Amino acid sequence: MKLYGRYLSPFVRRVAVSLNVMQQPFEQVVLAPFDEWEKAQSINPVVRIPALEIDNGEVLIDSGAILDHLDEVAGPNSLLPRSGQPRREAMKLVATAVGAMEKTVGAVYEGRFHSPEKIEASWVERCENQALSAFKALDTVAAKTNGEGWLFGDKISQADISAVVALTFAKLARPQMKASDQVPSLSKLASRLEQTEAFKSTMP
Ligand SMILES: N[C@@H](CCC(=O)N[C@@H](CS)C(=O)NCC(=O)O)C(=O)O
Repeated sequence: MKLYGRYLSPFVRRVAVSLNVMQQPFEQVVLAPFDEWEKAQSINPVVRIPALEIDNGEVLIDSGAILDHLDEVAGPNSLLPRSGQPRREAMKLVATAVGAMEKTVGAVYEGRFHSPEKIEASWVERCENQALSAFKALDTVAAKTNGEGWLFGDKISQADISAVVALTFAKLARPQMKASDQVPSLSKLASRLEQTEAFKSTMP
């Protein structure tokens, strides 16, 4: 399999970590959509990363759709419960983590693509507050095991992967948010997981 993108993108990284956790070998093809429009467009019509080329040559796009496929073929190694209330609960945690990624990316893009006088401070503040609110909700869940267990169930799930990837991204790309300082239990979970090979080998 070929994973297109850069690990600074939390959407790419959550796919890479998931592949590692599932012990699915893949090759990373570095692709920066802002610098390589044509190449990115030839792989993904939305001109975004990640994209995953699977072994039959099909190219999947969007981290959620990619992970949905990986879970479908993973059988017992799936990173989410199959159905019912457990699935809804885990999916809500994943959606909270992905929301934190999206809002952090929103704050970063506002600064990157607007000249300083055109940056809308109230929008940046709103994005940051939404991301922080999502991180705090995840922290409340992590606090139930003092950051020493899992966000859902008794083994690593997509909720842990996406939450930790989101927090590390916020720390690196938006340090002024000071996200880690405000979520001690989630930070503890992140420190633990970031030391594992599945995460370490994808550190941006
Ligand atoms: N919903 C998408 C979001 C992907 C996304 O926004 N990727 C960013 C990198 S962090 C990107 O490619 N941005 C380029 C652009 O939007 O022009 C997913 O989960 O894969």
